[in-house]
Amino acid sequence: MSLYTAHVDRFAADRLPPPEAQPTFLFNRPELIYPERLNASVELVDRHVLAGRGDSIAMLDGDGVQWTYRDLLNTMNRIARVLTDRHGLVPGNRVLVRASNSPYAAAIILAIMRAGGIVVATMPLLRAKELVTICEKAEINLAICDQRLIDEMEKCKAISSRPATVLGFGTGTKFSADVASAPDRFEAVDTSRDDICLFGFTSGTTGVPKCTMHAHRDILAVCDAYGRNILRAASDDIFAGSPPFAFTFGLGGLVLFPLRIGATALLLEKAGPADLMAAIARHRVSVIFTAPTAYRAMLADAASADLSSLRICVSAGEALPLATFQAWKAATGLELLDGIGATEMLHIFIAAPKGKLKPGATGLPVPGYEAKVIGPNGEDLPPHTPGRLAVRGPTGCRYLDDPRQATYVQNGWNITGDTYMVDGEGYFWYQARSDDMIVSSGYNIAGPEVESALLTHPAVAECGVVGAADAERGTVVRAYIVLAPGFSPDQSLVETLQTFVKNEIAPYKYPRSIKFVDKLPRTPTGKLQRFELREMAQQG
Ligand code: 3UK
Repeated sequence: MSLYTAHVDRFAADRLPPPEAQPTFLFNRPELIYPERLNASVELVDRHVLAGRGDSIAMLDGDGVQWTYRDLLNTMNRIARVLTDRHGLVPGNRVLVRASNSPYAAAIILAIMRAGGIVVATMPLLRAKELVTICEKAEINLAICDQRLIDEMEKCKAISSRPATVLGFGTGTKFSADVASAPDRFEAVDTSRDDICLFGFTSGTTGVPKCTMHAHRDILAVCDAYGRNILRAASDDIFAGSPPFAFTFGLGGLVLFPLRIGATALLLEKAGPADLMAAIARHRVSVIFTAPTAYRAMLADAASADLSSLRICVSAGEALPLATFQAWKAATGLELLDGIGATEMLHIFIAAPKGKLKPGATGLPVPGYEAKVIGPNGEDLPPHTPGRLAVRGPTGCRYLDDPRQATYVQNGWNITGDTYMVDGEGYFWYQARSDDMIVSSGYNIAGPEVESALLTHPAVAECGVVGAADAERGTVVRAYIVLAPGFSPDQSLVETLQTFVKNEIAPYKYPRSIKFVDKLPRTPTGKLQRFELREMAQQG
């Protein structure tokens, strides 16, 4: 850690976990060595303009906005000017951002980093109460909000114990007018590589959200570890995808990775499966980032869509079932690039690079990271033995003032809470979230494995598998299933699916209980809420 900091407001630095509670950071590749003074916005934007690529397209939206790298630089500078000159932003202040994905929202995020501030991006779906939790935990004084989403932000302000200044942006707002008339020069604050510039709130399915802290160096490290070595996109690629900027999967895939290499980001306010498919065809998108469910939803219409421009398709956020991998390959000829990431780690740390991937496995540690599987006491486990996943690398977990730091970081390793197995060739195979293992009649059963088996049956569109209380057996495997069009939810289908699973995987894992539902509970980041399913299962 360097001693220098540009932060005048020491809020983040004062709440970092003590050094002994932090993970071990590894910078063991030349591309991960950065100068001590580093501002991510300069590396992502100015660098291209200075190198003569100012006329390349940096960002598009679905509605005709098209920004070159020079346009992006100028807009980012104007926003940084307004934030500092008019609203008193000083380095180290936290700024909440409430907006859907768009070039303007991306420019706001980059401008905050440029001015030495700390970005606190939030999901547009959040309600006032959830915004209050974030405002209070991050001690927000300034919030920038899309005028169309202002109601919940104002409600948040009204009920918060520390009301922030709320700036609405968009057509007709004072903020956007101020930005339009501000000078387009703003010298980036000379931040340290270790100065915090991003808070990522976890999308945790239970409990108070945890606030992860990331520094300027981390922003670049995920680009230069995963982006450069696994994704391997090029400057003529066009990126798109569904995850919101507030989910670090989205910020990385849709803003950081394309800008790092001078490529183009198509930023869509609405990016459901149908919107995304239409945008791919219309803008000849070549790289997409989305979740396994979205790939399954797109498959339903893949035959009639033009996906010929796609080159690289990244899947993360949830386990990628083999059936989805195979169906996508059959439909498009492309192999999905699976990768496990986490808010704590900022982005993906185990993935399958093209040409080296093993269908069904998540992959190998991303260059720059180390991973292993450990037992209950932290001991290394031999191959083919399920255990706790532990990782370390150039990024790692730093919770803001949170006792749960000691659960996530043990002996310098980040413990993600996932159960994994390594094979003889060092590939990592996902089993389940550690607390999602189902124990039935003394057997350990991983819900996702049963889900993968069910998904290979044409009647199953989506499913979630959890343990349900059972008088006789204690716990039984229960599957909640959303049927594909044309199938009816009757007893004969239940039996068909049970027999089907018994033939696919070890028979003791079959779902003794099946319930048909219209939809599954999901988090705003698209993850199946097994916790909710378990609650439903408690009710009978
Ligand atoms: C699960 C996966 C199996 C896993 C994320 C890419 O998902 C992201 O961050 P979150 O903090 O959740 C982390 C947890 O999600 N998971 C994610 N990817 C996979 N499980 N296979 C996968 N490919 O339980 C992990 O611990 O919401 C993903 C990039 C950035 C991210 N923040």
